[in-house]
Amino acid sequence: MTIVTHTTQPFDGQKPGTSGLRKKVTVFQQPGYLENFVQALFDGLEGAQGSTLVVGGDGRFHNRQAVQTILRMAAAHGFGRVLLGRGGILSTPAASCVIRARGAYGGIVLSASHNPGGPDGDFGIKYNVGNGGPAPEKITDGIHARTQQITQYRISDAADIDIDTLGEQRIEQMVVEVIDPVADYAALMAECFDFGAIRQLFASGFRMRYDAMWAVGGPYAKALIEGVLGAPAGTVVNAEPKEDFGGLHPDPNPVNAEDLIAHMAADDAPDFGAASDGDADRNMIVGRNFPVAPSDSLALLAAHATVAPRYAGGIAGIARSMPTSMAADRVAAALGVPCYETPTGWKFFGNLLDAGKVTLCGEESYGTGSDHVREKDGLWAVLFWLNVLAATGQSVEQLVRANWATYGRNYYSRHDYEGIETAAADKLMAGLRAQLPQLAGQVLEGRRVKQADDFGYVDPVDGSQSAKQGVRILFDDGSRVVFRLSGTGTEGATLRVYLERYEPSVDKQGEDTQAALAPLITVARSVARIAELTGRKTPTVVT
Ligand code: G16
Repeated sequence: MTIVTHTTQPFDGQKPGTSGLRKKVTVFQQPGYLENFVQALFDGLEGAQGSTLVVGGDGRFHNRQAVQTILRMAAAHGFGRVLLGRGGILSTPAASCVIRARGAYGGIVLSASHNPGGPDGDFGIKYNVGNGGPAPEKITDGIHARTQQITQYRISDAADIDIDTLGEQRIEQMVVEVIDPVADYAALMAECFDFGAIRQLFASGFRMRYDAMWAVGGPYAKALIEGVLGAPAGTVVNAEPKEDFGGLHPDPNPVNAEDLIAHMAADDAPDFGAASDGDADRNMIVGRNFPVAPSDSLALLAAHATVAPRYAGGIAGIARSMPTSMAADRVAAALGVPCYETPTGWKFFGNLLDAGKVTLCGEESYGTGSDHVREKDGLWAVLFWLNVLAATGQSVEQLVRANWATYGRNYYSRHDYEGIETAAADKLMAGLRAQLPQLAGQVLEGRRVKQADDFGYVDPVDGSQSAKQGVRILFDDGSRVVFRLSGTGTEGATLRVYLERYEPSVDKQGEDTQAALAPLITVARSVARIAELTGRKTPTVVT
């Protein structure tokens, strides 16, 4: 075995987005593409010599090859040990858990999350720091800068190792320890929740359907829900991780998880439905014929947090991304704890969690989590719901309606316009920004604009600043329309339009969501000139 230095040329566009570098598999398959990025990452790490790195991914196409490359490069960089999930598998929250539980220096997570997989699908790589969370912007900016100047990378010429058998092997001086991808995570979940109460719930005949969407959440959900908690075999479906997610789009929302929605709408529907995404950090919660909006799920878990042993003493605060509905703010106010509003991207929650300022975090994009790890966590959210259902004896719908009655309902929807031309998307956002100074005071579809701005964030812990995080039109009555471009897509641009209206009166909380938001939808389309600039009359995905 020898460490070899290869000369290389920079690739354009190796800039991590909302959550790491995501590109088509074919882009990652170019010789040197992954190597350049990993070298640029390793070059920025100080004091990593001899330390431990966690490596794993969601098992999508190209995962196994990428793992071997990363192991050889980690050995060349002088890491002392790599903890690798068996088969190259670690869900994103499990990777975060292992980094924290084993005191690792950091970790590399291979995933393009909810994006489709397979030879023509997407691949991704993300670096997580020692707190278990996604690297903050100052680190990802540094990686990007170095990818633009890179001239060489170092790699061991060792042969591929066996990544499917538990135990230790060596590459150069580095130990590779293949670990059970589920064990550390399962132990952490047992500390968070009242497993006895959930076991009793299943023993009483409570029925559930967990759709793992042929993705990495399957083995975790099977081990915990069917194995430890005693749900009948077959409760977790589509549980075997596939490299192409069965040709489906592993994104747990009512559009891409339509099979679960259909099961939950049937006459003999189970009591509780849930799904997780490609890397198992997202979750969707569904009651009988009753999908729960992610923002409502965050508010509900916050309101009931003390039923779970980990949160029995109460929560320190809540954080939500700016476009996420303000439902959780009202719960936080009632609990007398702060609610922080951050830019989109889980990395913005890390400092707040580390500083103990917040306990729960959530996003409209089907992400919920807490201070137990530093990623959002799909299965954790499902287990939390099971704990609440077991503790209250109420149905999903009863719980959500009761929360609306107490705190008011935030009607909420996101409209996505996917795959539009980047130039058109940029023009649309520039047009919105240009209008901002004139919007305040205008009356649009009967609502007066109170404030119109481009959201900026100053991290309350380290003072770092993030500008241009989404154009907001805020109305007098608390309604909002928010526009931003997705930072996770790999083709063209995706315009996201977030719509929210607050309704305190129980009598008016039963409207259809899209109908309740219709005037705001009209405002959004006309102010942003969506049809004119993109050629799209309607969104591609509505959640
Ligand atoms: C990632 C981020 C989330 C973000 C989501 C959507 O999730 O971790 O914080 O809300 O993308 O981002 P965007 O609107 O920029 O596409 P995941 O599950 O894809 O890692």
